[in-house]
Amino acid sequence: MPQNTFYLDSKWKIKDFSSSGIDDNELSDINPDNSWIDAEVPGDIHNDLFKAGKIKDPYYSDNSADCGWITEKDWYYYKTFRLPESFFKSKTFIAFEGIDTYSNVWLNGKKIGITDNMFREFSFDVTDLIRKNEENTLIVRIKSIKHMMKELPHQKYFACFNTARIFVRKAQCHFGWDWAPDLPAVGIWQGVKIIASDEGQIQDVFIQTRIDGRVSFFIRVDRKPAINQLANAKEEIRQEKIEDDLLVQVSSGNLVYEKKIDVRGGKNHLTIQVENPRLWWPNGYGQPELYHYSIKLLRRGAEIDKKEGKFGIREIELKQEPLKEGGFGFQFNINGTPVYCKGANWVPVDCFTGTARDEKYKNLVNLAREANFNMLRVWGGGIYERDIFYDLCDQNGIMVWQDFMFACSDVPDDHHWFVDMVIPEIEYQVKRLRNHPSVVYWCGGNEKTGSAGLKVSYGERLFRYIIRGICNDLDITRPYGAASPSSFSDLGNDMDSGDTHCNCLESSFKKGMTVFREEIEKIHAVFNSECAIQGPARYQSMSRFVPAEKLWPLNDLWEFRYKDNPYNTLVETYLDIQKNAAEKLFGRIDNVQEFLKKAMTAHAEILRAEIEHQRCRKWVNNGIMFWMYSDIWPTGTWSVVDYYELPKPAYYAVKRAYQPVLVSIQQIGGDTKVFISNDLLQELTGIVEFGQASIYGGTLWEKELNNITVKENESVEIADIGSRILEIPDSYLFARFRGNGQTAGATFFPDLWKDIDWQEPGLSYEVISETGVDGRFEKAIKISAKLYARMVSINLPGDMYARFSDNFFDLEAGEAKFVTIVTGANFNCNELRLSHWLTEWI
Ligand code: BMA
Repeated sequence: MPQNTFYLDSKWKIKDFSSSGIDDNELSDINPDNSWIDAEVPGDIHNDLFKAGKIKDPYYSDNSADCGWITEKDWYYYKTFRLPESFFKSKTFIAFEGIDTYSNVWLNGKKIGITDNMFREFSFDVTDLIRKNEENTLIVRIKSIKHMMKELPHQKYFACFNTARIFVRKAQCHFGWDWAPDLPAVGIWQGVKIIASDEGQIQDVFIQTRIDGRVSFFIRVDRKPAINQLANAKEEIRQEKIEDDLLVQVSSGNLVYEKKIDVRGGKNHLTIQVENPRLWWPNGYGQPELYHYSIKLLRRGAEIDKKEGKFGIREIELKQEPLKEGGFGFQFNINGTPVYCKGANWVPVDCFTGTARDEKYKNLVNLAREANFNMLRVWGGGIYERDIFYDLCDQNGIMVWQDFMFACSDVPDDHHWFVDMVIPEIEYQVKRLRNHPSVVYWCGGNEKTGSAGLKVSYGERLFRYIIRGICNDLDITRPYGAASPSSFSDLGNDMDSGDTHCNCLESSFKKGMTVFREEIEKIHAVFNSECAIQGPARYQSMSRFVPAEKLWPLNDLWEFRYKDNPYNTLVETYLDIQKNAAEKLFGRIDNVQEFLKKAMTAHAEILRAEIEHQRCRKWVNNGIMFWMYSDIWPTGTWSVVDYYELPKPAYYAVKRAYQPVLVSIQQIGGDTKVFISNDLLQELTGIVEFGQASIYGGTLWEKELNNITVKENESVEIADIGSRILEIPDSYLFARFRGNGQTAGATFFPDLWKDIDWQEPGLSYEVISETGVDGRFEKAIKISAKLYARMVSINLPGDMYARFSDNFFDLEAGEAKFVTIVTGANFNCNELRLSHWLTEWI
């Protein structure tokens, strides 16, 4: 019979002890009294303490500054459980899917093991210790991370933010980052399970697919090879009477393919041919088709173990070919088709890693798909994400660029014990993630010394040989890169090859900000894996964690929440940069609402310009992922979706800039050009119109081009319109495309927005349709403007959470736009309010 699994996920107790701890051999005497509090598993000590009223909300105001004592302490988790006789088999294990970080574990008073790495599972054999049908006591002592770190020999290494962290296999951003507080999570952050099994189980499965439908299964079972003499092994294995079989089924709807083979030893393999395979495609390139598989281990016909799951049929290739423009490309080909990568960098969704809700993952990945993303980079300073994240990426066609968890430092691979701690982590994660079709790239880590302008030092051996070797051993299907950024030259962050981290923010800021378009033009990366722009969160989010009296003027609390980066080359703090940049682009700021409005708009406009610039260079540039997608705690810096899952204006700007058919106006080398970028696998033929218009209505000049063709999956320059531009105040350029059922358009202010004399635009809306079933209400509205309306946004009664097809968009004079609004509860459309540039934003 298959193994039995029981999750120990309720009614745990915790208590702190001073870090020297009570003696290990006193543990059997522990009997929690009233001073122990309830704990959630999976969870985090901070969350348990908050729920028990022992600390103030660490996410409000500067309360996190009072939490330092928590990681000065050792924490004991206590749990009793009883399992019936019928649960047990010949072997019993306790497996911890994730403990953060250093711990000792006791069962029934006896020490069963230690853990030292939050990124891997630890499993202990407790066959002889566990009591059947009687009470068992499980204790986990998590040691003070601060005390543990004091011992680490970090002095000679370089690392941003904190040096001792580089020895600790724990999310590196837990020790503070330029967007995260120094508030290290602590606790049992993943499941704890008791497993009862018999010998002969399926240990792991690796699925390799070919786009012609061949699906190969490599299945490891815990059997020893039949003999030791290798030369004769094959023959003798054949002769040995092995009575176990593997039955593999692949299904999709009613279609089932199956194959049965004899178990020949530990390693087994077979290939199933799927007819007319439906391939897994990234978002925008086709459907992310998935198949179901099940593998049964049979002994004399009876099932003794089973594994099942989903997989996709697809092939990946990373082409780094010489370019005729010079340099080398960095192009992902999926199923033989070049895919232009559009996405963002993904950081943990919560400081307290174990508390993140599934619903949050669902909403964030949905929002990414809706914003036309096809790639997310799981950034190396965070965590290998939870299973649900990869399942969602599989289902939504979001390719995952998977960093290993190292960031912005040397990596001390000159210590053998450190390398020995890392190897099982990498093996565990590669095996865990390799069957996900969404995972397309393994990357050694983020901005290691040597890869981002810092001199090469410790860590090369680990990334170039050891991790590469493990990836190659366990997964020959995916490309591996030793670091991000990467390049073929000494300059790790070279734009002519590999992937690059670059943006216009610092250089534009130094030059007064209004030159940001020229600065963007200098970014000629072949792949822009990080492009970092900042912008605050909306007022309704900022006022949830900044007390009312601290909202204005900007003050130390804002600095505390914003964080900063001691390695940025500017003297200004991140907060200063946001405010000054916004003032340079949009004029003086006198209150918090104006600050948020102007700084959020700066974020949106600069990000839009960065993305459009790269898309117009399609196939010289092969993709862009901005920094960063969402926040780890409530703050107001790099993300486009804030901690409360509320999209900022920049989210919608990105969504438009990533749409499959993009019309863009670019100022390049003094010229002003119209481009169309087509990410569809369909050639487009249609009409292009461009011209200049007044914000008060009325076209100043216009030109129409018929029969314009844009090849599938290509970008083209349509026209240079620079010489036609008239110096007329309050005017702007426009360009539009229509054809093959597609429409797209762009407006562009060549001299930016500061001197435009914005007018009350005369907005109105009408309700086009309303549908609703339990838990999902969808309304379509049409919004019209009499004069040019800047940054139109829709507000629901009571600031109700909604998913908008678009928001914070511009409307030209006389233009109308359809917007759909999806909410979880119903509301009355009469209560909608529209905002724009001249109104207050909430
Ligand atoms: C990047 C990163 C992060 C950092 C971000 C913003 O380049 O990899 O470490 O937080 O920029 O500075």
